Amino acid sequence: MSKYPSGKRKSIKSPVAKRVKASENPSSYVLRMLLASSPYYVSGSLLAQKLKMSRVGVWSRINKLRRQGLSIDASQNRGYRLAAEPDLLNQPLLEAWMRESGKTCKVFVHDEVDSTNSFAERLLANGEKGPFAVLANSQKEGRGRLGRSWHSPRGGNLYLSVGFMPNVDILKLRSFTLWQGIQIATLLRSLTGIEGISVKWPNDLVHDKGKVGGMLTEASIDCERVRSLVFGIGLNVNCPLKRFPSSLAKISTSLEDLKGESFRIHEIAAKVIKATLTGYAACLKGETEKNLVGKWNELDALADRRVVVSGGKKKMVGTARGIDSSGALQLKLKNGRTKAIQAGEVTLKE
Ligand code: BT5
Repeated sequence: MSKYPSGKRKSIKSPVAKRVKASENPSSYVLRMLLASSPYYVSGSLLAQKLKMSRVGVWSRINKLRRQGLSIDASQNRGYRLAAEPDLLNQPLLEAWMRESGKTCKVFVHDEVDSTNSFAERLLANGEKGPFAVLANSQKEGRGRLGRSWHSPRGGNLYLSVGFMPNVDILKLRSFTLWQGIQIATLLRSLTGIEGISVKWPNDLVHDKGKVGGMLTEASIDCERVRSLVFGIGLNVNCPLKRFPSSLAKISTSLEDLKGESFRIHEIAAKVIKATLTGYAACLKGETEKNLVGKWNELDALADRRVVVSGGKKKMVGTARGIDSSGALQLKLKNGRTKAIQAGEVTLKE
């Protein structure tokens, strides 16, 4: 649970009250008002007035939200407030955060799946139109690249996939994962205040203390056109690293580990979904080309570091010098030449 600090009642004037339309489902309206005013209280009479119902009616909506797993404090003089947000996914709360963040899409929330990427792929194959998001509290077969697995314990971390049906030329999406990495690292820096969150070519979110997240983009391509696309991200948020196998805990970190405090998983999920949808739209509009290299350089964990690049049986040692406009890693070799690496594994040279 991410607890809110205690607070007195703040008057809910416009624009908050105006942003929330009383025509929507009453429980969802109450939840959004609670969210908009948290950690403060919203008066029961204001809710009753906005919803045109009795205070008993409001009270029954509050109880409905409690039954859905939300912790709501009630105080006779002050009204109601969200006391804490659960670490386990709660669909109404996620949808309320998505509306707050200003960008929504259909969401599928599950307790456990094999892999959110696989689940999204099946939805696309069965005719579900993108974009939509699939989230789970845990994954039994969370995966990374090249058959590697993604450790996905239940509760507190983010396992999210967004499905799209782009039907565009493959070139438009060639830097898609790099671009999404930039968007999400930038978002996490500003949301958490953790300045050291960086991108590691091609698909990692890292900090000096270890890997905090990984991205996996999978596409079905037909005649040079991307028909369907699934963007998956695993992000270590609040789940204690002691629930990781010790060999993995040594090379991993989490937002909570880095900041020393827990984060609201629903807020992070909603904002990561928004960043993903916005990043995708920018790729389709061709807006990424001119900014890709500069933005990557600002966040590049490998900049000027001695690295080993392996791909297949080959290994190369050199100095990482950012990326080019196609997204290829620039590796400066001992002989002074620079080699563009399209795919491979990069590790820091000891
Ligand atoms: C990745 O692969 O980093 C991409 C991971 C994408 C996971 C998300 S979760 C939601 C969606 N559904 C899925 O099934 N997948 C996506 P790669 O670069 O291959 O890195 C994999 C390596 O990261 C593993 O071999 C471990 O060394 C390490 N690793 C595994 N789990 C980790 C974790 N929770 N935190 C940090 N590192 C981890």
